[in-house]
Amino acid sequence: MPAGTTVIEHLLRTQQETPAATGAFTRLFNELIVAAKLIVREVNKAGLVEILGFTGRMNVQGEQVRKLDDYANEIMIRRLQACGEVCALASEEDADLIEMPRQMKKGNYVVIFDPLDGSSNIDVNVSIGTIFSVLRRVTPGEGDGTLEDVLQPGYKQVAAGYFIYGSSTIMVYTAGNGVHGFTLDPSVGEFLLSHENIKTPAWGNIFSINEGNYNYWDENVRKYIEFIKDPTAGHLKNYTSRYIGSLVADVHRNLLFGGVFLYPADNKDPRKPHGKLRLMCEANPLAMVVEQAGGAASTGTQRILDIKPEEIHQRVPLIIGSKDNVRQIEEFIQGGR
Ligand code: AHM
Ligand code: MG
Repeated sequence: MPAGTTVIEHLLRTQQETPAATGAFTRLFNELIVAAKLIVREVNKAGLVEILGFTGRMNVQGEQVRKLDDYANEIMIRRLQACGEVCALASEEDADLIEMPRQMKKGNYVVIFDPLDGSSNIDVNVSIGTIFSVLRRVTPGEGDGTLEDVLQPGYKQVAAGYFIYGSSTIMVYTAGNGVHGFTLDPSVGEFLLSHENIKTPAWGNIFSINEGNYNYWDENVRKYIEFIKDPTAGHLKNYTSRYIGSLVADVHRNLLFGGVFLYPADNKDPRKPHGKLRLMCEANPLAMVVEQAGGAASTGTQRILDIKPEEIHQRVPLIIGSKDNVRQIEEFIQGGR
């Protein structure tokens, strides 16, 4: 497709190939795009207005809520509720399913999102983003969706993607037919096709992990990290460490350059035995994107997209990126190396 194609044009052209396309999906995407434009408008002036810092509240995860977290969450909820194509919404910031306004039309889609990923980086002008996962409702009827609609395994996602508010604003999405990237041209206010059909390298030399947690990891994870740092281990190329601390930005960089991001389980906090990251609003959507680009995503013992979720805020160990790197880490974690 020609450079300069907008996301909506791209969707319309690819959706034309789906006979059952009704336009509902395009309307839903349009809302996601408008929400991201509103979020980035605030992010871009964050240092100038009273929007940095904390609200003083804690979220469902026991983490301090920042003002921009709150703003992004409100925008996502409001826009998605208003489009009439959604029957259920779940957010990283809300403990339960988000209540849907009674008078508004409900549609067949479920959206699960992390409104502002990497929020500890907001106040220091480092890339942050919004991650989204789209499922089709499974319960009958036209009313509100239920937990059953939300708690579906990742392989059921019909679309997933993210926005990154970085040196430029980028949207990356997949609807199951490849991964496509669009860059926001601020002069026209549109996301224009900039990365068509992204394919991630089968192997890469970047590793992204918070090594401050080294002493809390399982011995096999420590062994892997020692192995990749060993100059005598016969690596194709020396590894290089890159860790932003915004999952969406770390995964995006590795997607383009090749490499692997890990947030393994650790024993730092007995309330979080499976690591920090959330299955439904972080791991699943990124796993769908990375798999569609030819990469892999695993807990170390199981494909992320095969996990049957038990609760909205379930956490999972996450190893995601180039296929060969992920497979090698699985061998270590399963004790085979
Ligand atoms: P957030 O969604 O509240 O921002 O938390 C998730 C973030 C990820 O973006 C990032 O990969 C991770 O937390 C960093 O955690 P840590 O500071 O423990 O390395
Ligand atoms: Mg997050």
